[in-house]
Amino acid sequence: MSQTHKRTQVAIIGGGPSGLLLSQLLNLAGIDTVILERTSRARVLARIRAGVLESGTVDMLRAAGVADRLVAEGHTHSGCVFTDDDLMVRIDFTGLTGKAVMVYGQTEVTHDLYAAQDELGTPILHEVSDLVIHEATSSAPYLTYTHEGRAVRLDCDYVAGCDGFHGVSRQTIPAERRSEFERVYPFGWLGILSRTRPAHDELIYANSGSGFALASMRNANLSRYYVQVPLTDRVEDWSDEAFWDRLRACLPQDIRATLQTGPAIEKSIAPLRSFVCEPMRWGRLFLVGDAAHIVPPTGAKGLNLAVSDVFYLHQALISALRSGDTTGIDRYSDRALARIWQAMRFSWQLTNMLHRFDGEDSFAAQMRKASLMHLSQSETARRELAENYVGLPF
Ligand code: RFL
Ligand code: PHB
Repeated sequence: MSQTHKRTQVAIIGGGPSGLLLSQLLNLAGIDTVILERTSRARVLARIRAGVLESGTVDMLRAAGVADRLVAEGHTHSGCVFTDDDLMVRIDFTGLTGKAVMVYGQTEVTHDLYAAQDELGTPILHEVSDLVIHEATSSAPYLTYTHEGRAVRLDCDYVAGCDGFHGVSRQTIPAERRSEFERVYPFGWLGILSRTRPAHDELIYANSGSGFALASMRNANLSRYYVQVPLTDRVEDWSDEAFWDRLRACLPQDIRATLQTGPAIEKSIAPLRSFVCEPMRWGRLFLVGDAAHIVPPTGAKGLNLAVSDVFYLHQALISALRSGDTTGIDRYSDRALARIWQAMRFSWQLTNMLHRFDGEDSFAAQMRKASLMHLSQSETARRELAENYVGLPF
């Protein structure tokens, strides 16, 4: 099969939020990119994932020129609630930190980024297969892949590996050149989306004798709920009725009393994992977002960390490509990892504070209760939580 030859400045693997945002920011700075995505655009847009954006993330989306709909349709949340059975503790983000978060779905962020990239005319190739990264440690890296039945070679200056946890980029770094740190939790989150009024006007993170639940939302008539489930459960095991029963059992009585239920329009199970790969660079290949790190969703940090990686990397690549200044790319991995480890700690701590671990003893349950009681009694503890939740500075 003959090979088509192409060239770009930055080849971006993965058309999720990391790849799209990086491409948008580079394009605005006059740098050309090509995005290579394994699946179809419809499948990328069908994923229901994150819902909470830190203010730094919102600022980045503004800088990328993709915040119009976010500003019009997103909801600013100045606090959230933690509960332990009927004890309710409000964390006043704005009072404690002067900041707030925005509730706006990842699906919408991705949709807005695709629209902006289409407007700029950036090549986004979907259903790309057999992708291989070559010569990453040379000054002339290139990719080979198959697209629409043709074998293609794409030469570039730099490669951004934005291809998520199961992508090829991280695996391209020789095993002896990377260190991986991992914690797999013995449970997952069963999530549903339903066209119902949210349980409360703020998010509720609930600890209870029946395990963890989260009451979140997308808008005034679209709720997103999660309950903790064993890893062995399958979506088919959970009828809508069973889901609502479990959720009710986890929520405080006042909330339960007014909970509106209805058919689930989406239902899925996500396993919980903490994972970091160091370093996030190998020659001219850079890992970004879930390709390099995974957090359990408890702290709402995954998408926000992907955005802070993009913040560091886009600045670094612009300096390198405009003026040959490689200080930023040399520092990228260390700068990104410093922030990542803080978010790792926060989401690990919250996960431990809120979930029931199979086979745990009665002491563990008391420790969770004591942590929530401490939160209710100490403004210092609430401030510490709020500071991490709204996002540490980039
Ligand atoms: P993505 O979104 O996984 O995108 C990677 C893209 O790369 C493509 N790909 C390839 N393309 C070409 N060639 C290959 N060989 C490829 N291999 C893979 C994939 O098809 C995909 O399109 O990674 P990215 O862009 O780094 O974005 C990361 C975020 O998606 C992720 O961190 C968040 O969704 C995590 N997350 C949350 N983050 C938050 O900040 N706040 C939240 O409230 C929040 N809630 C969540 C979440 C994740 C969840 N799940 C399901 C894991 C809630 C859930 C339930
Ligand atoms: C969501 O709305 O999907 C969501 C919100 C907060 C989290 C995780 C997920 O911590």
